Amino acid sequence: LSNEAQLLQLQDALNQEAQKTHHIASITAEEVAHHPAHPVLNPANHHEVIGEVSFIKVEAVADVIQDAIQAQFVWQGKSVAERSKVLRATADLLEANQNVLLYLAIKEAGKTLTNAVGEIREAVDFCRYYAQQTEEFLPQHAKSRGVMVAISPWNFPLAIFVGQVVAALAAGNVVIAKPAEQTSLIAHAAVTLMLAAGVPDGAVQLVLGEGDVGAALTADERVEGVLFTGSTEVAQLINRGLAKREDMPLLLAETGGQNAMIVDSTALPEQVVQDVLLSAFDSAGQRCSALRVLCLQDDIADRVITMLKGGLKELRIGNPAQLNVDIGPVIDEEAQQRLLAYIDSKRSVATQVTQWSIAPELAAQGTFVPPTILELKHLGDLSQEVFGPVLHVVRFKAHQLDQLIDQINQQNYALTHGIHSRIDGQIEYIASRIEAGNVYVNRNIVGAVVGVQPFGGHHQSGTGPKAGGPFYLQRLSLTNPWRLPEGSEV
Ligand code: TXE
Repeated sequence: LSNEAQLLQLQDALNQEAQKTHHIASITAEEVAHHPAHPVLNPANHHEVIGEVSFIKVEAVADVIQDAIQAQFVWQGKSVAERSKVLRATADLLEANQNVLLYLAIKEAGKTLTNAVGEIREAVDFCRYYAQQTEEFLPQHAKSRGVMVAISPWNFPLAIFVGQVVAALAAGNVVIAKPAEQTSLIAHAAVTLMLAAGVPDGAVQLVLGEGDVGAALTADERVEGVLFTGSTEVAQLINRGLAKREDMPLLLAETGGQNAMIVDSTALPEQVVQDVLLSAFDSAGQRCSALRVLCLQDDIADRVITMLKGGLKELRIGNPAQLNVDIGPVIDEEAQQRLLAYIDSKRSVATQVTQWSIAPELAAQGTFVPPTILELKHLGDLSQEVFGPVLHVVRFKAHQLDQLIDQINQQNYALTHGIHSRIDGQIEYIASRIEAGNVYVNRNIVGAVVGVQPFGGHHQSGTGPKAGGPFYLQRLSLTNPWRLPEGSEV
């Protein structure tokens, strides 16, 4: 089939999916009367209600934990081979139900088709990778931790959600999963598929709700560990709470970044521009790994900036239900208002503002933010993570390289950075000095590639070990050391 025919076929399948109403509830029928359902709106079109969701009451969290404890024996009683089989069956079901998942990723999270397909691929890869890792390296009678809580964000509502849950399951734990409130429907679909694949009742508990529910879960003393992906602020709150406990529960956190790309005068401008546009504006900039600060050596800067402006105008911004758009909406009105206010606040200090305008009919319907390039005189204080389609550009002179690297490091995030240069020594020098979990050279900045490119940061960006790598599961069991392959590095 041609690309166009495939798109039409998929559009048709998604339209059929749209005929169904997605209604889910995580509380009992009696409780629903006291707890009205929230409509789930499509961020690209607020007139489109795609489902309803009911949030659990904070007081009910204790019972959920009790149910999980009871399910422990069933799941822990299974052999590693049996558990891996269930994870592989989950992967198969995710693939088999990809139209529903694509529909939800596009309509609930505002993902473009390319991003939605990537989400499913990554979720499937997590299931198979962790299944294979436990089979190869987990000792047969490894001791699991017990009840784990997995708290996830909305920006990778399937990949991160599934990745956390299956990691905890693979190591023999039971999991209470609290997805971001904005993306409850897709999390519900994923858990439904896990149960259909053979995860025993109770071994995965889906708890839908806002931050107060996450806080209640992490405060319960019966919880042995927390897997958290989200903002640095919330991770710090959770950490402070857990630190008060004597038994030191586990916290694996993956949080924000302030990612920079250093481009020297030997770089290829055409490649730089292509990589920058993808790194900064893909997913409307709502990736922890997105490029936020482009640092251009002065003798290449004018050329790159002119080309970037041209490239920016070529991007198609729109409703991702049109399957060929490049940039969709941001997740909700709160995010939209925060980003617009941020851009306004920078207008007076920026030496240049380049913005791609949004068609008025689109702006009236959904939470779109125009992709924006802000040229600044200095790096200054960019410590606040701007989670959207906003790219900062600064210029530097060759002799200022060390100072630039120091300034980047002083942001105290260390997630991911990029380098564009054709001098090997320069690349090695920058990579050895700049602090990051992952550094990308002469390419776009991306996140995890499961099993190939484990992903995670340190300082304010995360606790390590990296997700999608061999040490992640090891931390989730109490049996150490695992029989890891020789030469493995954290
Ligand atoms: O985060 P929030 P969001 C980061 C990204 C950005 C953030 C965006 O850099 O900072 O995620 O996601 C729950 N106690 N990464 O806005 O608000 C909340 O309900 C317990 C990093 O969703 O922190 C949601 O389920 N839980 C990354 C979850 O926390 C609480 C990859 C996250 O919400 C809570 C992707 C509380 N007090 C995104 N308050 C990486 N480094 O890999 C809220 N929550």
